[in-house]
Amino acid sequence: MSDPAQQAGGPRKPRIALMGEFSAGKSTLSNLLLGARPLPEKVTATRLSPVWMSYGNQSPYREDVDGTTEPVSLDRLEGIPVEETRFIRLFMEADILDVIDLIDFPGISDPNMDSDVWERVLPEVDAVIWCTHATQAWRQSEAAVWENMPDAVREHSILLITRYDKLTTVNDRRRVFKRVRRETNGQFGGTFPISLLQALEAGDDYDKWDGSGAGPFVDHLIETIQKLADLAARSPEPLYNIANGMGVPEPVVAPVIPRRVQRPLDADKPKRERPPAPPESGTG
Ligand SMILES: Nc1nc2c(ncn2[C@@H]2O[C@H](COP(=O)(O)OP(=O)(O)OP(=O)(O)O)[C@@H](O)[C@H]2O)c(=O)[nH]1
Ligand SMILES: [Mg+2]
Repeated sequence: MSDPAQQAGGPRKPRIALMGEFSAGKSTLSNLLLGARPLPEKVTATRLSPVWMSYGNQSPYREDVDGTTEPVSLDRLEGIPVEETRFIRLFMEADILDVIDLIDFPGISDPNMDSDVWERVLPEVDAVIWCTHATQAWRQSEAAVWENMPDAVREHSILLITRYDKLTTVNDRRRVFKRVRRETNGQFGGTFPISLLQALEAGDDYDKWDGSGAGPFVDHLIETIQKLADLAARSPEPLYNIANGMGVPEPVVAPVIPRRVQRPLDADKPKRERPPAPPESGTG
């Protein structure tokens, strides 16, 4: 309905929501992924409706809760009526938006904002990157929201333990990571500690980028996007809705055989021993 690619008849792109508590780093993460700042700095400090970002150069607009749309000015986003706005649509020619849409959510337990403001946008999403603040990671309020998320969405979602630079000792870091992994066991496709500020500052410095935690996270994100793109191409319905009972259509393409099991059939040669199983991956 509100997806321009779909309107143009193209396949739908996966939609990834950035969620978490107030100030956990959602907008900083969106700057990092986009390689640019979509909103003027002063605007990011105010309460905003969910901001849905797509590839393109169209002008921004807001969609009202009744479905009507209205152009908006980036300089005046703070004047947008949050309660009556379903989301703000922004368009940028950023590489990542070539493959996914990003939806930057407001903080989940902002006392000045009804949770309905973001809950009503959940049916639009396929997956979530959840930002949890390292120094107060995985609060009850976060666990409570995540508990209600459909399994299929959770499986394709990523937990980022942000502001990891604020934990200064190795012991603290290990302790927080272990606790969060224990408390969220099996509820995310992957969990990664990250300093978003260090990642933003890294530029072309590969060691700094990797040291910030961004390297492993982005590798995992790319894998996730590949899986979601396949789902999105097959279904106009976001995963959140599919998981709520609408059903996933059967794949139309033949399953891809992992490279390590593709071996030319050779009848002359005796069968070889099975190769050893690969080591377990660090995610899950
Ligand atoms: N030290 C440190 N600061 C960070 C990190 N990530 C974000 N910040 C800072 O934390 C503040 C809040 O970050 P935002 O990205 O605006 O957080 P948000 O989740 O979008 O916040 P709301 O939209 O208000 O809920 C900003 O001043 C960021 O610069 C990090 O990894 N390390
Ligand atoms: Mg924000």
